[in-house]
Amino acid sequence: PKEIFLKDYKKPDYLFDTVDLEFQLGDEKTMVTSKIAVSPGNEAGTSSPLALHGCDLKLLSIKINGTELKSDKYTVDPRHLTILTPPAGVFNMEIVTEIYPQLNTSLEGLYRSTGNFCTQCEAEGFRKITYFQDRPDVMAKYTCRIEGDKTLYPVLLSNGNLIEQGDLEGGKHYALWEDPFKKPCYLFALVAGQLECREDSFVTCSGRKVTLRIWTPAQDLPKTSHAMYSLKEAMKWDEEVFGLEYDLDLFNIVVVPDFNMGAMENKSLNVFQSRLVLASPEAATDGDYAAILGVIGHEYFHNWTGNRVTCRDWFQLTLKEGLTVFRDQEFSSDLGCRTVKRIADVSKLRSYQFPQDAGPMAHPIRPLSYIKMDNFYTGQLLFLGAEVVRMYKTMFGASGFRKGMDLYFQRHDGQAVTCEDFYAAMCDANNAHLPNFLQWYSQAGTPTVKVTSSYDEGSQAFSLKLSQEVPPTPGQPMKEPMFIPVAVGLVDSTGKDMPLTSIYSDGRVQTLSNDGHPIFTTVLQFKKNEEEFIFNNVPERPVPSLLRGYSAPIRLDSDLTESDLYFLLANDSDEFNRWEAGQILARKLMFSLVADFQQQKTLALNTKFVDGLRAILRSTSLDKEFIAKAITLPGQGEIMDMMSIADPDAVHAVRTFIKKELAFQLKDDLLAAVTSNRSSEAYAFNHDSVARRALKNTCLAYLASLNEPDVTELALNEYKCATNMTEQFAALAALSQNPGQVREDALLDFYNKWQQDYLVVSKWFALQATSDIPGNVANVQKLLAHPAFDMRNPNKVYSLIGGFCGSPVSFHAKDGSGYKFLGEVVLQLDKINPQVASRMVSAFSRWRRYDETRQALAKAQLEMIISANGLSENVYEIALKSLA
Ligand code: HT7
Ligand code: ZN
Repeated sequence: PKEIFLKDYKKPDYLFDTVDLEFQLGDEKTMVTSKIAVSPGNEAGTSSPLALHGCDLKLLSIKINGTELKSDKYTVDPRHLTILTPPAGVFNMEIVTEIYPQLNTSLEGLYRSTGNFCTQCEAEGFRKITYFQDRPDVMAKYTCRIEGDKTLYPVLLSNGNLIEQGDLEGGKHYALWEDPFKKPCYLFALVAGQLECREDSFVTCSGRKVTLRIWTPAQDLPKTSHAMYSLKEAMKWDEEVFGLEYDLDLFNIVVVPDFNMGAMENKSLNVFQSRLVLASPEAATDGDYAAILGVIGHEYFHNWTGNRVTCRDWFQLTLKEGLTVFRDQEFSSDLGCRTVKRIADVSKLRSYQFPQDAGPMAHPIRPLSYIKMDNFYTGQLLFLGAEVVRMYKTMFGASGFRKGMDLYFQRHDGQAVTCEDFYAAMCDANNAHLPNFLQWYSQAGTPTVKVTSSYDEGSQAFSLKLSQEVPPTPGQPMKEPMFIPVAVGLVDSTGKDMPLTSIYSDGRVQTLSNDGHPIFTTVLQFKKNEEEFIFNNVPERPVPSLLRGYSAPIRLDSDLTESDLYFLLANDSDEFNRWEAGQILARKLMFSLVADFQQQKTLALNTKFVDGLRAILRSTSLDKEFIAKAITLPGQGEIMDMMSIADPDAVHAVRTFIKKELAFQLKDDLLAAVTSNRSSEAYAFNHDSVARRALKNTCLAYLASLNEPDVTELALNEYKCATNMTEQFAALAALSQNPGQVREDALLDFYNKWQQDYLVVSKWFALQATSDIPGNVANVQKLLAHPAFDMRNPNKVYSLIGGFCGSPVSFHAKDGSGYKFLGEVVLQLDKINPQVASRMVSAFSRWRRYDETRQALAKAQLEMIISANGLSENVYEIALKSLA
């Protein structure tokens, strides 16, 4: 396999100005004709060979300027078609290929999903449709003519506007689509099949009416109303917040059950996997509703950040993904509760991105090389990338950030650009320079920031000394300091924020005020290895509230004492930091209990911690969803990530112990929260209802962990009386924590109820896969053979196999049975769908973090995988890097 390097980027020698595609769809084979107007890519013209990418294609013919090209004028290998001496200047090229979508289980290129045709071209799937310069900096205007059987494929869709359609002989029909915007081929899409649509419209800020259509199989149409609502809200939000208006008169969304990722932002023809569009109160949870809102927003927002301005090359992926994830996070925050959304996003970062950034797959948000680009759609590029974008907003404020965005579009609309172009637009629009900020794009590893504080009563000065360290990562032993914005407030002894008047750093005093009004939070610009910031006019020793709102994606190591943390948990005006204080306390507690467990000491819970959580639980002023988050312990993954040798058994035992002990000690409060948060009102997806259900469900889970008859009865009752999936599934999850007949009966009852709905069945798989009941490897193995499971459907694979890998106790079973299970599944899956297989194999990547026995068992599986015959490049790259 060939490794591709950022440093080798070269502009294309040839440009494609227009691309006219013709598809003759057939059951057995599909013929693709591509007519391209080619021009030289550099001013001097070019006579170099024109290399086109291609994969799994049968070449039928090539014509240059209308004349068939003789076979000695080109070469073909399994990955390329090379025209040896193209004409000088502008010329036309016509290539005819044959493809076999019904055999394509990789779900990239053109494939069939439940009989319908569908495409997925990002990152490099277009080369499975026709020979092409498959790279994002080749942007062209496209037309697409689709021809197929009218009964089998009544709906024929592609990008842009429908400019012609009609019937043909032999029961066929055709449609001709034209996209007026230049685009890279990864945004091309075609869908054909038996679909119906929900239609609505949106009037843009300039008064244009846009037709909106969501296409699904007829029986699912009633489940598309929330997706349509989400789309209209997203369109409105982008106009209001960024002044960005939709640019065509039609916007289509298509739902397919078989899809490798969540969704795809093809120009005016977004494709979504079913889970992220279809929802009804009975069959979808609040989490599903929230995910639909976020992902519909995400794909829509790509129309500007990704489609109108795209990436020069795939190394710049975070330019569109980090920015668009940031935009969807902000959209969800504005429509829901900002603090709760921030907590959810930061928890995800800590549980998934930080561990990855500390392992063999660590890479900067702009990677330096790849073998398969699909392997780099990682949390780093997406979620860490979003944090990097968020830091610009933290530095420049909402209006400065907007100015930067405006300048970015003004400069680059219609172009394929780089992360530096985004940085330059942000800085230029704000007349700013952010020293060391670009390091965020090139250095891997999570920085640790240490903070020590001191107070001098005589001079009324409060000092914060900051130092930073970025750990070594593969290929990057030494690191430069990063630009880290640290948002800080000072809390007085009554729990109030102190006004901040002036600060001394870098030899200068800076007066702090906002147009004469006092300010309570300031952002320290920390950009060296060590720096001291001194707050003046501080009348008493404050408790500092550090990194408010999680202003930078770092690990913070401060000298706050336990009593400072309990104080912040009770008082901080920054709600995020209230939650954070509780999490730090919980982490400290878990670490000390893990040590006790490892030394076989009796475990005991500190009463201050119980009292702190009781006070939160009893609060009538705090948001209910916030309370639910604040009483939830850090995940097992997050704790293991912070241990020198990850010990899944100890972490699991301790987390289970704390959960049960809290349930025991807070039983009355938890019961009160469950009963007082029942509601007989019809399901609504609004913040108050979601928050009420979140609190009730979290408390029920605590109670059920006690496994006592009264709480089991309560959970069974909640299960039976639930009128929506959020409460029904939460009750099922609560019951299934404890092995035994009640669990088995509830799981069977649920399956019998929902077996016709494959999305609900996927949840049922995930619930069992993530369970930490003893002997769960065998259960999951059995579920692989369940009639509802299908290895060709990514959603089911992510639920069952992905879910299993995310459950530390079962996957890391000491006898290696979890590793063996995954090793075998990966090889099976790789033959069907390499992208999905490589996502599964990455569960092995952190094998060095465990004890020697586990290391040997996991390594053996990786070695078995890498030596298998016919392994895909996708899986090979992950296995190779994991073993390095
Ligand atoms: N931009 C989209 C990425 C995507 C993708 C990448 C690799 C393989 C399959 C894929 N499907 C979609 C999705 C997004 O940004 O939401
Ligand atoms: Zn995206």
